[in-house]
Amino acid sequence: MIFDEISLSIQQGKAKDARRLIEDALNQNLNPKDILNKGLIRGMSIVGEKFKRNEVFVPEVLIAARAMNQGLEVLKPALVANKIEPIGKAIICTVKGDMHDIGKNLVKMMLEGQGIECIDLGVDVSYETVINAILEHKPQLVCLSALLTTTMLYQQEIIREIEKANLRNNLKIIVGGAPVTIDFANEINADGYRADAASAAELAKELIESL
Ligand code: B1M
Repeated sequence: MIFDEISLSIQQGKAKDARRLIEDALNQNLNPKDILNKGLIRGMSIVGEKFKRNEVFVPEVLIAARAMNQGLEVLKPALVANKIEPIGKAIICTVKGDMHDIGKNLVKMMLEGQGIECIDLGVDVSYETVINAILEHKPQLVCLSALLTTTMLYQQEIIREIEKANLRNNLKIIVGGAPVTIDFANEINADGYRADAASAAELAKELIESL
């Protein structure tokens, strides 16, 4: 099955194979969301499980991540095919101390698919950078991603500093990433949390439209 082959190409970090298989799957008119969930994300989860059990190490994970990011680029036009006129602007980043960018890139793609323009600040982003970007770009939304239990705490620091700078009016903030929960999001005073990129983009649209 092609989904298994895509998953395997990610696990083995074979970016060229991943790109070719995704193109084949798209040519077979397979659902882009299935290609994403049953192929790419499945492959990366298996890498994550092996990483946890010390069966693979950082270099292998990095190569798998490169294959995943390249695969996502091939899939992007199909995932955001319903692109519409811009409805608003978002700043998106992975927070300080955290280099994981695959989930953040996926959220960005889905936001763009909902017609939300994205200013991507990248990874390892400090609250100063976020605040400067809010002042410069005047977004309606800030999206904060964190993949580590240590860095998720920095989401709270960014929210606090945005409030201290009096920039919270007419601005919504959503948080996400594997260790983040709805309870944590409420505790740190975020406007929302979703567990996956597609739901996060739907929430983003609702929040922008509520302003
Ligand atoms: Co890292 N890593 N990693 N890693 N890594 C995890 C997160 C880990 C769970 C692995 C494990 O132990 N099983 C573990 C964290 C443990 C913890 O804190 N509880 C871990 C660790 C420990 C580390 C290092 C400390 C390892 C080390 O150096 N000893 C180190 C930290 C570096 C740093 O950031 N400072 C590290 C490094 C790396 C690599 C650089 C090698 C690489 C990242 C490469 C890259 O991103 N370019 C990497 C990877 C790839 C992973 C795993 C294997 C995969 C993450 C991923 O991309 N998943 C991961 C294990 C895992 O998650 N199973 C792991 C696929 C992606 C689509 O999912 O990002 O969760 P995810 O995004 C999801 C949702 O979370 C959500 O949407 C996406 C799905 O639709 N989402 C949002 C994400 N952001 C959102 C924002 C939203 C809403 C939803 O709103 C704003």
